[in-house]
Order: sequence, then structure tokens, then C-alpha cells
Amino acid sequence: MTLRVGLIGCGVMGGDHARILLGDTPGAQLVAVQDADPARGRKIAGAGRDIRVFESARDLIRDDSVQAIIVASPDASHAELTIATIEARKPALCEKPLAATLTEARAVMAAEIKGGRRLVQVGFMRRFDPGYCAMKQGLGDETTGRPLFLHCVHRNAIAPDYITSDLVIANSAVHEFDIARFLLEEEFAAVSVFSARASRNSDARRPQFVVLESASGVVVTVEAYLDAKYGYDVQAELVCENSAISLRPHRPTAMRSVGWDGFAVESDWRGRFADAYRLQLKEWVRSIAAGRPTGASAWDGYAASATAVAALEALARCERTKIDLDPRPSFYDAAAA
Ligand code: ISE
Repeated sequence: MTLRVGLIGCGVMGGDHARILLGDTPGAQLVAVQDADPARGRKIAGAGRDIRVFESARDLIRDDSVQAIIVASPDASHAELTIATIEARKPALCEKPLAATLTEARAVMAAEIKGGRRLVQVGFMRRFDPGYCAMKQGLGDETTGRPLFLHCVHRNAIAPDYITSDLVIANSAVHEFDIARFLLEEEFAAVSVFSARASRNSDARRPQFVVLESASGVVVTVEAYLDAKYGYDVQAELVCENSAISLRPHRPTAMRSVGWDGFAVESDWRGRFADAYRLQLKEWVRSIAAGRPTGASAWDGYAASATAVAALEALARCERTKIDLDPRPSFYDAAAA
């Protein structure tokens, strides 16, 4: 059976999801698109066959020809459209963040719980990245020992000016908050944030350094610097009692050229995490067919955002701040998945 997918939002990420759906996602077909700018919708529709262009996101969600929705519209509309999708009893893959506020994130969970079925996956695509998955597999045996530190680097050369110092945390470092929760399988108890001096490459924001302490005492550091100029660079090293596991450079080959020896650097996250985005969509489609959710849940979306909110408080108050998550509803226990 082929899953008929509707896409809301045809910008940078929507365009990337459409490209993957049109080229490399067996079992799924892009049948409908919507964007506030109809020309963008028409452009994507023109790249495939029999793709309808909707004027209204809600009409697309309700339409009988659409069975599952990808929400890739601007962040402020994520929660509202995901709730509308839940109310239509259809699965949603919602780009991160799940919601613009914690109140909205709680409303998404409440709607899902009321419907009685897990329908929401949040697009924290790093959970499907082969490197992070191998890192998780390496954890947990006696040879490796228990984790002590996770050091993360997140550098990005093409962040737009609307990414402020706060968004360096809430929009970029939030990926590290989620992937650290995924690797360590626990929540964070406290957070501190240190801003480096302003880079002369940007008037818009400061480089941020976040230190998270997990409930069991693992320390996670995140350097988030969005004006690195040289490209998109994500690094992670997990230091355990007896071993250290790090992500390898993404490219399988190195290159030697005149005056140069090394790996090419990706220009942005779509290239660096191309495998992760592709696998995320494939798994989403497979999970809907199997009726078994995969990837980040609405709870994960809430927990990552709540960590970001606490980090912003720590930044504003210049002090170590406790992270108080709501109790996790049993609906989101692994057994309920
Ligand atoms: C985007 O979602 C990412 O994946 C990038 O790593 C991040 O730097 C950017 O700010 C996000 O919007």
C-alpha cells in the first residue's frame, strides 16, 4: 500500500522533504502541497506528478486524498497544524521545534493523549544518523563502561540573521539537547550557559556554550557557533569509563589536492545529515504501515524545548538553572509506543 502524503510548508526544509519523497521513499507518494506563497507550492508540484496545490493548510489536512502530513511550515504554526492533524486522526511528521512555547507543546501532547493513539513524530533527524546510532549501540557494555561526558560542537556557516543569541540555543543547540537525551536515555537536571565574546563575523548573535548535567551525573557540553564561515561542522565525543566514542567525519573519502589534504566540509545540515533525513522519512512511512511509532515523540519535542527554555533562563540570569520537566505521561512510556 502506498501512503499518500501531504506537505505543508515548501521552504528550505519542506523542499528537502519533497525531494526525498519524490526520489527515494518507497511506499509513499507526495500527493498534496501547501505554502503561504502559492508559487513555492506550485514549483514543488511541478517537479512530480498528480500533486495538488492547496491554498489552505487545514483543507489539505482534512482532504480525504491525504493520509499523513509533514509539517514544515514556519515554527510558529507547528503546534496548531500538528493538533489539526491529530484531530483529523492522521499521522504527522512535524519539523522541530514541535511548538513555539511549552504551553503549545503541552497542548499537542494533550490532543494526542485524548485521541488515544501516537500520531506525532518530531523531526529530530539526528536520531536516524548512522553515526549517532552507532554511538548509541556502543554504549551499555562493560568494555565501554558508563558514560561520563558528551562533548558536542555545532558550527554552522549559513545561519540567517534572524537567528539571535537566544535562537542559537533554542533553534540550533536544541538538536544537541535531543540527541544527548536519545543517547543517554535520561533527562537533564541542570543547565548553565556561557556566551563567548561576539564574533566579528556577526552582529546578530553571540557564540554560546551550554553545560548540561544529566539526572545521573553525566556532563554534556555544547559549543554552538553559527558564524564559523568554513562550513557546517557537527562533532560529538562520548567519553565513557573505559573508552571514548566519537563521530567520524561524514564523508567516506578524503581528498588530496594542491596545497590541501583532508575531508570536504558540508555547507549546511541538509548535506551533512542527508542520510538521516532520508532514513527518517523511510522509517516514518514504515512505522505508519506497521502501526508502531518511531523517532522523537511529542514528549521528546516537549522535553527538548523545556531544556532550551531552562537554558535561556540560565543565560538571562547568568546562573546554573534547574530543569523541572512535567511528569512524563505514561502514554509516552516505551511500552505504549
Ligand atoms: C537546523 O534545523 C539545523 O539542523 C542546523 O543544525 C541548525 O544550525 C539550524 O539553526 C537549524 O534550523
